[in-house]
Amino acid sequence: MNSPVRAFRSVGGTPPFMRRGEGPWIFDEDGRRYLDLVLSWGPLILGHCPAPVKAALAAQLERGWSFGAPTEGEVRLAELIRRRMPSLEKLRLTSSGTEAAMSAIRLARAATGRSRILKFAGGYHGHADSLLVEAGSGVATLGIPGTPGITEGTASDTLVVPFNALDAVETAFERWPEAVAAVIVEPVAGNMGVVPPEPGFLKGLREITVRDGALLVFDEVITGFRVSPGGAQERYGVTPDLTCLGKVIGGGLPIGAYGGRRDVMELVAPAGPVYQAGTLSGNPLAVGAGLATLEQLDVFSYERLERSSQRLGAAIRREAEACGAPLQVNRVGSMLTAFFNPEAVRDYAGARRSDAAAYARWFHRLLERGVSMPPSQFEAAFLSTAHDEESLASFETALAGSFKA
Ligand code: HOZ
Repeated sequence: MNSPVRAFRSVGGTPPFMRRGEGPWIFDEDGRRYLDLVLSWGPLILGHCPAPVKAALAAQLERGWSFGAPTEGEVRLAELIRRRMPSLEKLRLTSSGTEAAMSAIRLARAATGRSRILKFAGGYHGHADSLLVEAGSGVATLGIPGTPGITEGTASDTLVVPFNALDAVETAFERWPEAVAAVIVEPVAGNMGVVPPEPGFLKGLREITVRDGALLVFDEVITGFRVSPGGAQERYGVTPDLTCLGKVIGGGLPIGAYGGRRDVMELVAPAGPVYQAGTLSGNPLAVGAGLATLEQLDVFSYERLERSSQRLGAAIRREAEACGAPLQVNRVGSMLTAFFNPEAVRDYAGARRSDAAAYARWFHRLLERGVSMPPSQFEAAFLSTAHDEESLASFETALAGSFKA
């Protein structure tokens, strides 16, 4: 297992080993077919093996796949990202979302001359030390307490408050004025399960950070180019100083990016003194797959994603109601979590009150019926533009009676 959340620890059993994917389907080594609602944890917004991405990869393979030198594709990808997300006046490609978030934090510290950062409980921004405190994703899934391996000094520079609690953010800033370099937030939480921002929450973060002189960093690794053509910042109309990207911008190949205000990004070496580098940063294959993916995404793609996700969410709600199962379906665009919880889930504490054992039973019932959901109550399910009538109907069939004990 090369990433802990794949290990089925919180749902039990052994994960099937996957062999190939096609559109909305994924096939294991025994030839079993599953409807894929994990989609490599978000990147595969066009489904598996879309023809334009295959063609871009094949063409790049002919030309070579790593040069350690600038390529035209990197510039085209950066320009495409900037057109759709204008707040990224300048950006730097990395090889993963973890690197993007880690580098954005270093940059925010350098830009402000401050050391503390503020994050939200259950927020996951990759596995850099300072960001792992009270993290979501695999840390939440495995119930890992504390932060072994992370020095006290690092942990104490990270302030953690509940998601959607603007008053707690205000209190933290009153207690540590002009000490916080950055507030980092998943504008739609995806790593405690999906939790949408409440009205005014993101706007409030923007106001508080401007007032105090801290930077606002949106971690759009999951939401970028997924919840709208311009990400969560477009959907909610709030402009951060810096943005972290990953997943969709590489179409399923390893990539990340961070970018934002020109004056801040110009501190990054070689233009400025903040060092960050990577042998495979801007890798031509990843860039080719990302460009081909983004070029396929137009307003109709997002309308299609919205329709399919609405249908899927409604079907889950209907079936749960019919079976009398207490369930909250949290959905923003094509990301969704079914929380086994009688109450609305608006933060990590709420998510943790969900019945993870009931989720595990539901997960296995669906898996037996050929549906692959995330193996954790604290992760998002995703849809792709390849999820068509046949696959959605197969989901509805699999869902029938799936909430019964
Ligand atoms: N970043 C993913 C969770 N949101 C986890 C991916 C993995 O562990 O494979």
